Amino acid sequence: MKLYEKLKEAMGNLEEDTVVEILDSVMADGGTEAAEALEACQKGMDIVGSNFETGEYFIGDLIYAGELMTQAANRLRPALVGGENAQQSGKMILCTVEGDLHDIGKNIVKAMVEASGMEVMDMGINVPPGKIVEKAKDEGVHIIGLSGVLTVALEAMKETVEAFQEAGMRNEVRIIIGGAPITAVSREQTGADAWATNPQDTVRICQQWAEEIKSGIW
Ligand code: B12
Repeated sequence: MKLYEKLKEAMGNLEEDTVVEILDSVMADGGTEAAEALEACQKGMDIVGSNFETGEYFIGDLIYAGELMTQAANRLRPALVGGENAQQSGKMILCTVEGDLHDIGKNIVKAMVEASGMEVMDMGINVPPGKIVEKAKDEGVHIIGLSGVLTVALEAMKETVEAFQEAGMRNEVRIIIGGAPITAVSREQTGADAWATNPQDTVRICQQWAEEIKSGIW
């Protein structure tokens, strides 16, 4: 079995020892494949989700899976963050949208974006649209990151985009959405400006936006 297939399955089966062993070997090899390893772990979480849906796993397993995923990301982080963009700056608001309490992915994104040199204002979980708009206005922030993994999160993301529209601020901000179920179609449906399902793309897009703000071509 290929290494990342094994990692995905170990994650899905909640086999902590095997997960740790594989991640340690990835890091011992210089961490050049850390992004692939993170992706395999994320796919393992899909297995956890399916097992929960079929009744094989319970809430306790979801909680344990969450802890294992956080641990995995922490192990891989030194190799994922890089440092080539660390001199750039800029700030963004990041939160999990209203109705959704999942924050593991958000926290990974936060750590990576911060490591790239940007300031991240983390508003936490279950954040209503109005609060996000208020924060953006008060702090003068133009980059907004919305996280969510529940189906209902899509509606909350759409409402958040609309709240910026209603506040007359839609042209002042760029909104990026992310989370396991997010696709190009979700971006269209919510009216967001961009989407991503991994921290690398998120960092790239936010850095580009921050650069555009700095050089006044917003
Ligand atoms: C762990 C987990 C939990 C933990 C969460 C712990 C925590 N602190 O977050 C707990 C146990 C609390 C939990 C609770 C629930 N969960 Co849950 N959970 C999961 C599970 C297994 C993994 C989620 C996860 O952490 N994935 C790993 C991270 C790293 O991936 P990610 O979030 O996608 O993040 C990455 C990218 O998407 C991207 N990204 C993330 N955020 C952002 C933001 C931006 C701006 C960008 C650009 C990118 C980006 O980068 C991240 C890093 O690579 C998923 C299954 C799955 N496949 O996702 C179910 C899942 C999401 N849960 C589910 C359900 C049903 C629930 C509950 C309703 C269960 C219940 N009966 O109570 C509650 C919901 C409570 C609520 N209102 O939110 C369902 C959702 C179904 C649906 N379609 O809506 C899923 C899909 C499981 C399933 N198949 O049934 N859950």
